[in-house]
Amino acid sequence: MSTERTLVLVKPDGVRRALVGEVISRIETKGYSIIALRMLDADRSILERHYVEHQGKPFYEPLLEFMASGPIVAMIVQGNRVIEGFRSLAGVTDPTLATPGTIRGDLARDQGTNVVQNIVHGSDSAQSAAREIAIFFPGISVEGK
Ligand code: IDP
Ligand code: MG
Repeated sequence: MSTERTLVLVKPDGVRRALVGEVISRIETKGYSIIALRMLDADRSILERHYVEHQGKPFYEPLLEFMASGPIVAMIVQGNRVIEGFRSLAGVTDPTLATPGTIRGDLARDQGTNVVQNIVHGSDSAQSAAREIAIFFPGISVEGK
């Protein structure tokens, strides 16, 4: 089975700046398929589950506060090697260093805040994708076709 699924989030900064369409456009133009999509106000428990790996880090609380600061858009994106492919489209975590041409490199910059605001989240492995898809889309299969 070569087709994969990944979880993409447009974070509150992306929604506030009306960049949802831009992010979707880049995903679709690249050739990946969006197979599920929802807008939501993420509550603390969903964010604690999603960011469990970062618990205890200095930016953990600011991160959860930021992610709860406004609506987010969650989507399942599908395609061969989409997990690494979307990470490549997104660019590295720090938007100052993200290569121009990437979502973070083109659309985000350092805002001087204690949490990095960088428009999007993308799962970093097949294991993370399965775990994260189950959080935001319970009942939808994590397996591609
Ligand atoms: P990723 O989103 O590129 O996978 P992670 O290391 O998983 O990066 O971190 C999750 C999110 O936490 C980042 O996207 C960013 O918003 C924030 N973050 C990560 N590292 C830092 C940091 O060192 N300072 C402030 N915020 C950070
Ligand atoms: Mg991550």
